[in-house]
Amino acid sequence: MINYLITGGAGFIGSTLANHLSKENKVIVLDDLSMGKKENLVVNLNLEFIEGSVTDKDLMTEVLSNNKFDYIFHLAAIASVADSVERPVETHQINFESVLMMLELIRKYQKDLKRLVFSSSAAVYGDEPTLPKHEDSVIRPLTPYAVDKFAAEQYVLDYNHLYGINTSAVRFFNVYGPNQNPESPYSGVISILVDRYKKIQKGEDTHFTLFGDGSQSRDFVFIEDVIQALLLVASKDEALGRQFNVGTGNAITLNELIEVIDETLNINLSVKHESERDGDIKDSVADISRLKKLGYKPNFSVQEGMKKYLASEELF
Ligand code: UD2
Repeated sequence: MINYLITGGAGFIGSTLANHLSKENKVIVLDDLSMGKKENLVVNLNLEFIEGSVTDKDLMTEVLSNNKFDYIFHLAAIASVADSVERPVETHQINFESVLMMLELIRKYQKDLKRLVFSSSAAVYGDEPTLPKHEDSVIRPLTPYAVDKFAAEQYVLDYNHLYGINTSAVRFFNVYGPNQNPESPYSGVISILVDRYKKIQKGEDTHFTLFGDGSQSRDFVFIEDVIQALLLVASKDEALGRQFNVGTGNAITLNELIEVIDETLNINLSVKHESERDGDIKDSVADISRLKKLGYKPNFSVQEGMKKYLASEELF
C-alpha cells in the first residue's frame, strides 16, 4: 500500500483528496479542525485522523519520524486573505513557519519521500493586470497571505534544488465544490451562493451580498479537476521542483455566474450590492498550459461543475 499524509485533510480540498485516496491506500489526515470538519471524511479502515496543528513541533516530529510516507500533500493553511491582514503574525505561523519546519523534518526523517506537494495560491500574482496568469508572470504578493504563500512555495521548490527532496507546488485559482465551508464571511463565493439558494428553496427570506458591481471575473475550478491536477503533479517527474497553476483557463463574471445558477434552479436570487472589498482583484484567469503538458484536461466548465455540485446538495 502507498502511504499518504494530508495536512489540512479535513478541509474542503484535503478531505476530497483523502476520501479519494483512502479507497486503495493508507492515508493519515492531520487537521486542527479550525475550518475543516471530521464529518467531511468518509470512515474507512485505511484512513487515520489526527487532530492537531501543523505548527505543533512535537506532534509533527512524532508523525514524520514514526511513519514512512510516499507522498505528502500540505494543504493546511489559513486560506483567508482578509484574516491574514487582520492577524499577520498568527497566520504567518501557520502559512509559512509550519512549512519550513516541515521541510526540515522531511529532510531529517523522510529520505524516501516520492513527493511533497505544497498548496500555493493565485494570490501570489496580486493585482498586476496582465492576463492570463502564467507561472512566469510578474509576482506581486500584496497581503501577508500572498507573501507567505509565495515565500513558502519558493522554500518548498528550493528544497528540491538544494537538497534533492522531491517537491512540487500548485497555485490554486478559485476552487469550488461539495464540502466547501460557507460559514466564514471569507469563504469561497460559490459556497456562500449555494448556501443562499438552499435557504431560498427552504422558504427562508435571504439575499446575497455582492461586493462591487458583479463584473469581477474568476477562474472557478471544480474540485474533481483539482484532484486530477494534484495527482498528476504528485506523480510526474517533469513536475519536480516546479509550480503549476490549477484552474480551467476560462473565467466568468459573478453576474454571469448568478445567472447560470438562477437559470439552473429557476430561482431569482435577491442581490444586494455593497462597495467592493479592499484589495479585491478585478479579474483572474489561469494559463494552464504548463499543467496540460503533464496530461491535465479540465473536465468541468463552471456550468457543468455547478450542475454536479447543486445536484449533490439535492438542490435540483
Ligand atoms: C481567492 C481565494 C483566496 C486567494 C485569492 C487569490 C477562495 C475562497 N479564496 O480569493 O484564498 O487565493 O483567490 O487571488 O478561493 N464576493 C461577494 N460576496 C461574498 C463573497 C465574495 O461578492 O459574499 C466576491 C468577492 O468580493 C470577490 C469574488 O466574490 O470579488 C470572489 O471572492 P472569493 O472570496 O470567493 O475569492 P477571491 O478570488 O477573493
